[in-house]
Amino acid sequence: MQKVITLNEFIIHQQSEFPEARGSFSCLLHHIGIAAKKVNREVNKAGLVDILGRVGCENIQGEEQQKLDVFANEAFMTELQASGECCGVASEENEDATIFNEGLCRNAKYIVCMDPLDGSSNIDVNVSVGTIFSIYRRKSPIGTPAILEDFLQKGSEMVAAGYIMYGSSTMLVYTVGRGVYGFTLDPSLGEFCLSHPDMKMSATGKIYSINEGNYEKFPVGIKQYIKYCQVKDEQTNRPYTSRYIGSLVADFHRNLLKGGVFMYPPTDSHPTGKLRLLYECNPMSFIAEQAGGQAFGQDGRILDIEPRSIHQRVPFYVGSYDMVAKVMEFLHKAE
Ligand code: P6P
Repeated sequence: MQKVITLNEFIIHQQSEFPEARGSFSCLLHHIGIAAKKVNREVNKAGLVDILGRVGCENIQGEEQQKLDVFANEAFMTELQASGECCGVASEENEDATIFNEGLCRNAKYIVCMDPLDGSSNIDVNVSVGTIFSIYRRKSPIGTPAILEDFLQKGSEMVAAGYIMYGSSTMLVYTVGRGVYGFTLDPSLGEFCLSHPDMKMSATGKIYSINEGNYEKFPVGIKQYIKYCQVKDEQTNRPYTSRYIGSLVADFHRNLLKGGVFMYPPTDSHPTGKLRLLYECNPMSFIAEQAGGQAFGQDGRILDIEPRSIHQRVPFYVGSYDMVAKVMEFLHKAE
């Protein structure tokens, strides 16, 4: 019988590769896994209990909060605080960062930026949704309350990034800067089991993902790139296929496995882009780069952007290395 490697076994084994590690990061990741299982349980029965629909208030983004959004935010906040290894969390669901200022947490060395339930507008129609997280070492002195500067770090400072996709199966995918690992939840064991030990994004692919409903407002270069995708050219395997789920984790995960490019350019309703730098674009960019892909904003590499605010939005182009390079070529040529 084939040996199953659980997430906890993998984390402990990986810790042994970092001689200076004292188990803090392993403990933090373990608690993220617990929160993911709690959210998975609720997402899987969302249609059965009174957890669907609106909770009657709005989040910082002005979006009506779904009950699952609130549940997911609370589940991750509880586990991150319980780990004792996190001194603060910047969440899509909260206007300001949540600081854990008592007990063990005050001496914790990590902060987390997260989107506890991304794509939540898809919950009612049973489309895959996800959690996205990124982990940084705090900049402020240990033993003091975390401050805003701890959260406004460039993506290149990230210690780890990952996402959980609650889909036909539930997967946790993460990187610590040494490749990308995928774990699939085995409900019969209640464990995330290593299923994708070394995830790589092909240099090119046939899938482009973009909400073409915004076509009229796209930058000229993006309009030209979309037409390029649609023109027949056997040498470059075109026309490509358009696939857009409207849930970043699901669109990204498909492109990670099959190759492809995801684009969210500036639009009329979101002139600086819709996706948030800290807890959507940065973590997905770190994972993409670690899997051999790349990720750009309007003016360069996403991970080089100096954040100005927790909920800052940026244009986002991420995926297969050669496909993202082609998008940037069209954008710069059009300029
Ligand atoms: P649109 C979901 O609301 C989200 O934040 C991402 O998960 C997704 O990629 C994007 O917005 C979809 O936006 O404007 O195409 O519906």
